[in-house]
Amino acid sequence: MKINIKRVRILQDGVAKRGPVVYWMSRDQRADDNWALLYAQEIALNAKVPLLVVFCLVPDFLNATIRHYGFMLKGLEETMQTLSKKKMPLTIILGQPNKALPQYLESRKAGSLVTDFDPLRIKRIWKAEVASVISIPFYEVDAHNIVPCWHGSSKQEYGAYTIRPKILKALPEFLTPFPKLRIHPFRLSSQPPTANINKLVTTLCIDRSVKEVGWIHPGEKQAIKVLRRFLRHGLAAYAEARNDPNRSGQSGLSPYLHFGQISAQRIATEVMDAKVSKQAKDTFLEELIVRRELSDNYCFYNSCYDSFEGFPSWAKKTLNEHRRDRRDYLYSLKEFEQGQTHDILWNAAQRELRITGKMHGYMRMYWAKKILEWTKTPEKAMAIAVYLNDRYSLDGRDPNGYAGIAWSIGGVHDRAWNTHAVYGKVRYMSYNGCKSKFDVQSYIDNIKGYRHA
Ligand code: FAD
Ligand code: FO1
Repeated sequence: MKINIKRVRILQDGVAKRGPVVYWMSRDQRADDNWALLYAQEIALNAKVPLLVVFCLVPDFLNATIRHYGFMLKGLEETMQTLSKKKMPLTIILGQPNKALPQYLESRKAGSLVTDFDPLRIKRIWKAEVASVISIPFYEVDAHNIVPCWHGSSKQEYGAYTIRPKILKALPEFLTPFPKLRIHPFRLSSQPPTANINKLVTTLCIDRSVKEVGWIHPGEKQAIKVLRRFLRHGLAAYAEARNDPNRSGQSGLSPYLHFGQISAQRIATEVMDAKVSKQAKDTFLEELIVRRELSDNYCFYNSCYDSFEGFPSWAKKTLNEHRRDRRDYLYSLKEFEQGQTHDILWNAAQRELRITGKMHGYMRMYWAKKILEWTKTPEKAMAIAVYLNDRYSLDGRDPNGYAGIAWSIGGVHDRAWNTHAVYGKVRYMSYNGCKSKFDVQSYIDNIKGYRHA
């Protein structure tokens, strides 16, 4: 069954050479339900050539720490075993893609190159650099979104309300069953060496100051277990429980989605088949499909997705008008990082982030907004929020994070509200507002009990 060609973008045209097809795996680190891998196999089967998978491991990816690399590499180890059984071996190469990848392609006499879609700046630079030094065809497949990003909309959308109709209209065309990944019939005479993941995790020259977490286990199989547990115990109450930090009302899937260890499309289809109320399903699918694809849309069409410049003009105007407002409190990056503000609720959220690597979704909004309120400028607030979110959150370094922080601090995908000091018309959130929503004291007490990983 042919892959819907609308999922594919040509990064570089050209005539395929006789060699193997290579899938450069990056965002979608999984064997199952992976449109980029399926497309690479389709080309390799038509050309009757081997299929090779390569992952370019860079030791300084956006200040990632051992917390992220440990989760990612242990997940890749499982995928490597699956792909070896499918006779499409995964090789991990070390170094910057613009150097390591062309060398790899040359050494394997690759005939064409397929990679997965990612709207982040760093990935677009990687791909442009690789495309500029290779002469084989180079394709990009959106294996992360259900509706391919460039197909969902051809421009930056104002908010969920403008992208939703476009996504929902296109869903039936793209929510199609995944073809089976076949054991690949064409192979290299000699199998490439498999990486020693443990050695990589222990020897990689990376920042080890943020400890790995033990409450969540990486990999495709674990991701499916977490999904099935959520379908059984969490989905039915999701609509009313998801915004209460004292209840584990969320799915816990974001680290797996971030590293591509599970397909959002897989989650969506299993949620749709679940025996729960339509309201519970719709609430969850709104987040999983509309909100998540809106974040990719934001990062894809707005090159300033992680800075003040990326905010809508109404927000820039109002934040500028309030630039000189008195800040009742001012904290340094260190004080924020250590959770040493006057606000015990904010400190608890920061402690949750630092120790568990996953802050509750409701608290993330409050957490980011208070950074705006307690720093000198919105630019500084963005820098601090992005730095802490990427440094400690397992699901950080993700379009959802940049869009979530820009929503909180710069009104992206939101509208103007009543004016408040420092915020201007950007939506304000308060400690008392939280108290009216959930039992703040029990959240704080609960987090106090957390011990460092
Ligand atoms: P669930 O509620 O179970 O949601 C399931 C999935 O739906 C999520 O994994 C995510 O893919 C998607 N989703 C849910 N809420 C949102 C949302 N508001 N925007 C986009 N997608 C959403 N999400 C990240 O993946 N990485 C981040 O770094 C990140 N940083 C954030 C920072 C701020 C300031 C804010 C306000 C939100 C941020 N989010 C981020 C979005 C959201 O909070 C998380 O996706 C969610 O809490 C992840 O936990 P979960 O998978 O258990 O959530
Ligand atoms: N992608 C890669 O292709 N190579 C890497 O070495 C790599 C490291 C990495 C570390 C932390 C992290 O959160 C993400 C990392 N990614 C890496 C990218 C990741 O797979 C996602 O594609 C993006 O971060 C989300 O868009």
